Amino acid sequence: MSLIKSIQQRLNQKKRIQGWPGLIEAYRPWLPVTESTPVITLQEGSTPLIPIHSISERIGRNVKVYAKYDGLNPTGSFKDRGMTMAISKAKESGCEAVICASTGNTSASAAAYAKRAGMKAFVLIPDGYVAQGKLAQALVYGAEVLAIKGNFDNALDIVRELSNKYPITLVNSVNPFRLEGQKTAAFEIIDTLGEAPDWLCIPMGNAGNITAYWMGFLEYKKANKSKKLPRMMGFQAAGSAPLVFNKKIENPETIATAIRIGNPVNKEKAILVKESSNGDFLDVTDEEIIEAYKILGQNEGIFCEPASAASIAGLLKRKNEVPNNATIVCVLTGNGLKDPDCAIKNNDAVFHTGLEADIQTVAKTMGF
Ligand code: AN7
Repeated sequence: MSLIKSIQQRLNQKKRIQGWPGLIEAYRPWLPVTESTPVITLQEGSTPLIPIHSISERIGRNVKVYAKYDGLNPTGSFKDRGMTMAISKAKESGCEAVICASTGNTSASAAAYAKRAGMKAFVLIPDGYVAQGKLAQALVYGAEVLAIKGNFDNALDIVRELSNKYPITLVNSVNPFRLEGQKTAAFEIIDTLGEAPDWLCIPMGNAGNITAYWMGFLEYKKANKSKKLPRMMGFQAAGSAPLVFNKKIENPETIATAIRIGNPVNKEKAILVKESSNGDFLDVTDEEIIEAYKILGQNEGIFCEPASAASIAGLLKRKNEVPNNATIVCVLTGNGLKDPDCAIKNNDAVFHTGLEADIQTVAKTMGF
C-alpha cells in the first residue's frame, strides 16, 4: 500500500472515531478560514431535519414540512454556527476579549466559545428580559454580565460604540464572520434533502439568520448543489415587528424575548433577501406563537423556545398560499429548555401535585 493511501486511511479512521468535526472542518472550502486559523469548536452544526407530520397534515395537499432543529447545537441555539467562526477569527487576530449585546442566546454562545478560546467575554443584556436558561448559561460559562435598564436596541448601540473605542471585538451579527458560519445551515438542508426547499420559514430579530441562510442557498445554487432557491418567509412577533411594518419599534414587546428587537441591524439586507427570493414578511401574535409551541411539544415531541415557534405559527397563518406538493423547512432556532418559565406557564398538561405517597392515591388519581 502506498504511503499516501495508508495516511489517508488513518485519517479516515480518525474521522470516524471523532464523528462530526464541527462546521468549520465540515465546510472549510466554503468559509473564510486558512490553515493558520485556530478552529474554536464545540462540534456545532449537523443538526437534525425532522419531518413534522402534524403540521404537514394541517396543510394537506401533499405538502411536506420539516423542522431544522438548531436548538440542538452545543449551547442550544443556532448562534453557535456563527460563534465558532466569529471566535475563531477573533482568536486568529490576537484578540483577548469579546463583547455582545443580546436577548440571551448570543450571550450564551459568545460566552461558551470565548471561554473555550481562552478569551474574556462581556455581555450586555436587557435587565429582566432574558430567559432564565440563557442567563444561567452566560453565568456558568463565566461571562461578565452587564444588565442594563433598557432594551436590546439600547444595548447594541452601547456595545457598537464600546468596540470602536476600546480593544474588544464585537460578536453581534454585524460581525461578518457570524453570517458566514450561519450560512452552513442552508448547506446542511440541501445536503440532506438533495435540493433546496420551496419555502424557508424563519423567525427574525436582527435578521442576521435570514440573511445568512440566503447566502448559503445562493452559494450552493451557484455551485450546482441545488437547482432552485427557496422563497424566504420571515416572521416576527406582532408587538416587535419592525421589518413587517417597515418602521422602528421604540418599545418592542413579546413573549418571545429572543426576538424582542425594535431596530434590526440587518434591516437593509433582510429587505434585499425578501425581494430577491420573492419572499415575504409577516407578523404573528403571541397567542399564535404559543399555539404553535404547544403543537410542536404535544404532537411532535419537539421542545423549542417561543421565538422559534414563530416560524411554525407563520407557516400555519399562510398555509393557504403553500403550493401543492411543496417542501417546506421551518427553522427552530433555539431549544425549549432555554425558557422554562414560558414552558411552565404555557402548556396543557395534566399535573397533579401534593399527592399522598401511596399506591391507592396515585392509582385513583390516574383513574383506575
Ligand atoms: C431563538 O441572542 O438576537 O434574526 O441577542 O435567539 O438573526 O437576529 C437572538 C435572536 C431567532 C433571531 N430565534 O435571529 C440574541 C438574538 C432565536 C434567537 C432569533 C434569535 P436574527
